Amino acid sequence: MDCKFLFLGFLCCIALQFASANDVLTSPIVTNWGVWGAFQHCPAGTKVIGFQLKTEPWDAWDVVIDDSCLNGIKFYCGHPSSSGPGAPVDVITSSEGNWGKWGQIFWCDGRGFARGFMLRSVEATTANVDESATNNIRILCSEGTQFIEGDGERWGEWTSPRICQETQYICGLQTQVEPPQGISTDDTALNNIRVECCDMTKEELVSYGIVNSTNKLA
Ligand SMILES: [Ca+2]
Ligand SMILES: [Ca+2]
Repeated sequence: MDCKFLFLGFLCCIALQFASANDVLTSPIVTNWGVWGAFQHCPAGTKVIGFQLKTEPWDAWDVVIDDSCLNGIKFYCGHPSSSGPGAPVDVITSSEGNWGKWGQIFWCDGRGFARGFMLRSVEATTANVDESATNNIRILCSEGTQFIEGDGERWGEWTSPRICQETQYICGLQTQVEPPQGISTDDTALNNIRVECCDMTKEELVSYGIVNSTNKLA
């Protein structure tokens, strides 16, 4: 075969790879304990429209209890429509910690979908204390400018937001969770997350008023 065609094929392959790679946003690393679970992805074309947190509540009165606060996150994937988020078609979670219970489900308003997040995280201290790492999460939806705050715990500081491009939506989740450390060692459970940002189709961009029909940013 002609070398020129081989070379063109190679370039084509590279271009395709870049075209299909979605953006990934990682939370600011405040603590870095644990291992990253598997990246889970919403079914093709569906968007994250709601979220739910698994939290071990802080127990201030029992000094023996080792608290871990945020343990897991569920993202609900679906097709937002003018009549609201509708029924989710799938739920993604990645890894989760062993403690706590699932709280309320929070939904984006109207036709909204998730496009950004911020974590509330406790810095590591050198004292021998009960660390809890990430405590809570806020999700930014495409409808409205306010982050929706989850029902996690209240310790630590809100870190800077991570937001997909205006033409994208959140479509995947990966969590970093510290495995159980045993009875005599401190546990923190969930430490960090990554989200995947998928590109909207041209039709969706027009329908959400992000570009006009001549393909220009509105
Ligand atoms: Ca422990
Ligand atoms: Ca702890």
